[in-house]
Amino acid sequence: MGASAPIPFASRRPPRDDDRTMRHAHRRIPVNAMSTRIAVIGAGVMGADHARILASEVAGAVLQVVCDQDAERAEAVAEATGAVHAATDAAATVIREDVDAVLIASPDKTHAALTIAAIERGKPVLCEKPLAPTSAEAWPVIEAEVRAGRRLVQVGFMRRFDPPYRDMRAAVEAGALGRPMLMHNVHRNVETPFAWFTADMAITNSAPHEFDIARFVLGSEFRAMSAFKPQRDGERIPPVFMVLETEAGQLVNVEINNNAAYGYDVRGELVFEKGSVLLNAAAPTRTYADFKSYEPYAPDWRDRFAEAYRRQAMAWLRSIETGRPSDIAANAWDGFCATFVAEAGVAALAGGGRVPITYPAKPALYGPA
Ligand code: ISE
Repeated sequence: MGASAPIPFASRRPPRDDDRTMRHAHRRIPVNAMSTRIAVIGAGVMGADHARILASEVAGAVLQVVCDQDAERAEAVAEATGAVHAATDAAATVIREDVDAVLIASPDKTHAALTIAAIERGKPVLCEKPLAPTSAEAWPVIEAEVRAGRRLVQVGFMRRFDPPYRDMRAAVEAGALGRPMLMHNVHRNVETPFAWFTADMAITNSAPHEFDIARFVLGSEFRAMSAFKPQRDGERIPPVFMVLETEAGQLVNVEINNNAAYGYDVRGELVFEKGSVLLNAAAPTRTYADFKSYEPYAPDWRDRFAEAYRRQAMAWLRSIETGRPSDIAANAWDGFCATFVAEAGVAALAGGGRVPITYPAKPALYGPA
């Protein structure tokens, strides 16, 4: 006998109050606090983790709907997180009357259209990176926000909320170490999720985190990009190595190694004129045994950046309650820039040599040019 069939959505009776209380019984946050009813679109690895965070760690969040085109997956995550409803139609979920805000963690190619649908209904959005797979697909999101006349979009570059990166940015703002000159970034995954993951995808899928955090920490824009890759045996892609130049004369290098094998390992160091700040993401434990000692590595980003995801979600809820966008979170312009820079990286890797980066004019909605 296969897995029990999901409850047909048409026959799902609306939850009674006691159901809601019951299904939220495990929550540490009283449902009757000032609440924002949130739909999570996409119940895969990221969507399920976002749903868990919203349901159990963020005051003011009510997980109203978990939506996924796979009905069983939607139902399973809704059940596991105590969501009020499960659904399968993303576009219909965005416009539901009982949804105040939307977190988009569906496949990348759906991000822009769902974000625009939310903007057009005045609903705040937290869109997982990337805002869109290409800058041409991301630009209509910028246009939609400009038409709306207010910033409703937060993009999921959660490292901005990671305490060590916040310390790096604070060191830049303090100025005590002089000018930041170089930023070294290492981003290693255990292995590519599938054998046909390409070097270009390393740049467009993983590297945008480095592009965004460097912009955030340095407060500088990029003006050129160079990209290289070494030889690797076998069918798995080799690392990609990029060197970016900023308009402030700084250099940022990025190693993306999606097949590092040993663990999920993100490193960074910001080098100033009078010192440096190293990302010292200490492992939770060190084990001493068998005449050796060792520290564990996380298998993927969810554990390493758990605090950052939590803080990101909290900042999003605060921005919704206050109506003031977070001054830390990435906005739609930042999301556009990350994709735009990734496209320069793909062009550079294709043999474009040093590729200039010239952004389009930044709309006033996103601050001074
Ligand atoms: C993934 O989408 C992420 O956001 C992770 O932070 C990153 O390490 C991984 O390479 C991406 O695929």
